[in-house]
Amino acid sequence: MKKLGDLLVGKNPFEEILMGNEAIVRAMIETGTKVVTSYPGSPTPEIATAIQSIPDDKRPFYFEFSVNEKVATEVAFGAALNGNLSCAFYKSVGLNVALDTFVQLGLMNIIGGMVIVLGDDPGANSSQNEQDNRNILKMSRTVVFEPASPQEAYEYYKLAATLARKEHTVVVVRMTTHVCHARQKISVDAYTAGNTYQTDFDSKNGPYIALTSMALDMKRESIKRLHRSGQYIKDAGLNKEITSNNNQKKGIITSGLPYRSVLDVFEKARFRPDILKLGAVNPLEETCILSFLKTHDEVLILEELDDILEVQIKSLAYDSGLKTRVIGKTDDEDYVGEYTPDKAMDKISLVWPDMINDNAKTGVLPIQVPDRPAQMCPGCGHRSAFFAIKKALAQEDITVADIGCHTLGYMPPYNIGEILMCMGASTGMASGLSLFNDKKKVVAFLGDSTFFHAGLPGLINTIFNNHNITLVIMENGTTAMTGHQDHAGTKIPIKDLLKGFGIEPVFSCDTYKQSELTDMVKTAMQTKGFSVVIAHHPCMLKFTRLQRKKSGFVQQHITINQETCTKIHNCVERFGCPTFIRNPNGRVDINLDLCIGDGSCRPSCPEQAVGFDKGAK
Ligand SMILES: Cc1ncc(C[n+]2csc(CCOP(=O)(O)OP(=O)(O)O)c2C)c(N)n1
Repeated sequence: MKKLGDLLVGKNPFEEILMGNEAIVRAMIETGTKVVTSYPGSPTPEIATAIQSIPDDKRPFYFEFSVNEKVATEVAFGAALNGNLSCAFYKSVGLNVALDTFVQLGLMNIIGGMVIVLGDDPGANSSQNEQDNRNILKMSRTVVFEPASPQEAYEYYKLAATLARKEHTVVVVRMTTHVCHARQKISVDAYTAGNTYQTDFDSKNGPYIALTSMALDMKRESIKRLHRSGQYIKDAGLNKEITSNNNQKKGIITSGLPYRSVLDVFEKARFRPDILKLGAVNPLEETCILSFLKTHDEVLILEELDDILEVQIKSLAYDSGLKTRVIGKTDDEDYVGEYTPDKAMDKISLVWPDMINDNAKTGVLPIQVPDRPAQMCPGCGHRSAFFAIKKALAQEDITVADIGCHTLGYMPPYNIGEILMCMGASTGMASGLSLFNDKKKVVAFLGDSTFFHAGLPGLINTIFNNHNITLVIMENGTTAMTGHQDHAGTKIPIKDLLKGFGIEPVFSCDTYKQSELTDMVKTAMQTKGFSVVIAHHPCMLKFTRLQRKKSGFVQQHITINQETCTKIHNCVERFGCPTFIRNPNGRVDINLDLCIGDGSCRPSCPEQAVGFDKGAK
């Protein structure tokens, strides 16, 4: 098979197994998308990986990781005002960060057209919540396409781009985790390169200033645009009825991943209801929904998370005086988690108990996999930092976490980080916790990518108001948790910035120098007012991957000197590297598959029984 990057830019049609996220990149290329921006976040980072697999000289568009989702949206919007088709992609909660900008997009005449690929995360597989962004997208009158497979991700992006250019608007392609990550043999079309798009900004294309009464006129126009988009959705056949010849006048309206689950459920079922699969979930195509309602006695709305379709469809049925029984959510649990085949099965069996026979039920049993609690990697500088900082903290001190690999400090054995909200929130929360609080010192943690993403306003607020907190910046030189994307800190040193803000001194320590770090944090915590410690060490997962590619690389390991080991298990219990194996007889061994031989664990042993192996350099 060709390398992914070469495959994606190939001019001829091809069939290949691609991930949903990769299929999107092919669609970007075919549609002549010129500017692509992102801030990393699951489930969408593989879009960036696929983009980066294309050699620079062959990539037909500009790509950047922006400092956060709001800026990513603004850059893509600006580029589209010049006439370029642009795209921004990010995760579910990324929309919250982008929101102030995002809600204005619908008012604007986006001359080049804009597509936003949004990775929603039902099931909160990799997010701090499972918000249903269809709420926000409906509120902002945004057109939303919802693919149910990688093939559809590819096709819907192309349709979204066409509509975005036609209506000079933004169209959201709402993916969910398993559509992003599923792999499918997809067939793609040929394309010819080159675009003839206009590339000059012209304010006459506006208005672009939505103030006072202008905002209302622009809103009126956005409503008209949404109606016209509804016609496009109809003409493009995005919503499809899949009929069965033994439907018993029962039907299901669904979309996205739940549609795939419905197909699984009925694979071996006795009866199969008709299905109306919605490819566009905003605006709803009323004519096809009404005709579906009219031809069925009972219609089940099977949708993940909130009852967005249900409420609209029930109101449509009511307004049209229909007697069709429309069944939606019946239980609080219906609002929670992914509609995997087993969940869809439960719901359908509850509503129509006779429809599914026992044979069918066995077909969709969930696969049982063992739980794998999240943990920091062997050699992680954050572990070293927590091990050292724990010694500087008093029992009553309050520790505030932020989002990133270092969030895992909340777990045993460190138990550092008692509150977590969202990216960049730690400093502001810590400031609040410090008010009317003379007894408990508040220590906040913040990752280096997050520092630039959303951490700066909270930090500047703390300086401005001189709150009495200590902030520990966990600097590992990368956006680690989402897969090692570069961030602004790789060009703009955080330490210099902090000095520029007037913070003096800026404490800074390599986290592997544990006793130095403990002392430094103690000193910082004794400072009245705001103090900052930069706890730095490169991300060792990234570092070791690079090292292993070098010729002549020899993997170093840690060994336990069984003669001096007194089996007090500090290495296992206090340091907590997954490399250590505690045997039932108390003996500690090293898992050589995991150990990277960095030695950051060595200070955890007062007997110096943890050492390097003989091959160590
Ligand atoms: C608004 C928002 N955007 C993106 C994410 C996804 N995300 C989770 S952790 C993380 C990485 C943070 O990187 P950094 O602050 O450097 O911490 P590290 O993981 O490197 O320790 C990102 C981008 C998110 N949770 N919220």
